[in-house]
Amino acid sequence: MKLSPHLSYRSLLPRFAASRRSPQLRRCSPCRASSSLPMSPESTNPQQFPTITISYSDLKDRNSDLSAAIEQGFGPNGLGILSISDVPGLSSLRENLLILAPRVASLPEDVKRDLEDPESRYNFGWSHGKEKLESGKLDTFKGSYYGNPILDEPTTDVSLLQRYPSYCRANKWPSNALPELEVAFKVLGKLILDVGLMLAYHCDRYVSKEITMHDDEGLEQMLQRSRCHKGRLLYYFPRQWSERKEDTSSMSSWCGWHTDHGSLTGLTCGMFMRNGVRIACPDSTAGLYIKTRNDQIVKVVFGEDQLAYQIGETTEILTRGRLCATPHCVRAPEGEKASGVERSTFALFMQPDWDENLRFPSEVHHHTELIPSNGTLTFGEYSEMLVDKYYQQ
Ligand SMILES: O=C(O)CCC(=O)C(=O)O
Ligand SMILES: [Fe+2]
Repeated sequence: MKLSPHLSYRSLLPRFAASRRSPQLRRCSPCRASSSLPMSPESTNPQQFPTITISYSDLKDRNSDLSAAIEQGFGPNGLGILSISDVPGLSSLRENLLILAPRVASLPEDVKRDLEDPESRYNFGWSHGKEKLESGKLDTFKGSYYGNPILDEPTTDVSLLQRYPSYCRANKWPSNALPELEVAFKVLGKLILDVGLMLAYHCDRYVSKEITMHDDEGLEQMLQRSRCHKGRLLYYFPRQWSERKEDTSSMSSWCGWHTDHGSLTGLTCGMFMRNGVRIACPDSTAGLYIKTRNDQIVKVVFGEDQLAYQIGETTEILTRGRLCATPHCVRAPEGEKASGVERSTFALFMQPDWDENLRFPSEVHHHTELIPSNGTLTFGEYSEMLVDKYYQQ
């Protein structure tokens, strides 16, 4: 197991450990996913922290005991993110897909309209300006291309298609306008799923030290049997400096604070570009931020050759708070030098099947207004309710 870099994270721990109560796993406090988080002094000059890293070869070995790294990354004092290094084939697959993001965003308007899928409330194909930010405004800062990288048509059952359109509908590929998207999206999505399943196995081992779980209740098996995995190719439009006057100090100037609602989110390192050409980001404060368990806001960094994984709400629900969902946002670059800077990345939301039951424990506090009095929903029902909450009707 490799913790990288070995010293800086350890020196960070005492700062995060202010709320550490016992060596036991601590239940997380409810996350506050809002665009108006209290800014700690760090937030105007944020600290950058590398993720805890596990090498692919250690991850692949089902006999290796990775609980220390899982604890440091996902445990009560961790950042809620960890990364996997040396993933075979990742660099070229990442590059092949991420360079297509600005090309999707600049397809002719009529082609993009044909790629929209209003019946899924824009959860397949092209989506821009449809999703509501926490502020209630529509998000025009980024465009997304959504698809299921594993199954083109998860079901043909009409009642399921009506009940769970955001997962059951078929993929929409730009077969004529950008034929290379389909393969690039599917191969990277499949790789992130395979690596994520290996990580899920080690998460199960870690959690099972604390709570009793039947084999088929574990994260690994639940994700393995799911038909609901969703990939999202993200393209962040350059933000105009002139329109940014009011929110120059905002951490969430490209993507608002939120927790992902699935189980585990796999992320590639973002790629910055200007006019579709790769550049080094001119502002080191731009990128992915995380709110720690004790309310500090930090910028997390991981390499282009690594895959990062974050915990989603469903894992918090199913582990009864032993692994907490990770609040995160994305900050746009600032200043004159940032003009024209765009960013692409890819997220794979690994999540339970639509008919998997979620029992909401009282110690988990996400979207409590949606939870029925018997405390149980299927993942599909939970998701559709969230889609209602966040998407323009
Ligand atoms: O752009 C990123 O790095 C994160 C994207 C994200 O949080 C999401 O799509 O849910
Ligand atoms: Fe997210």
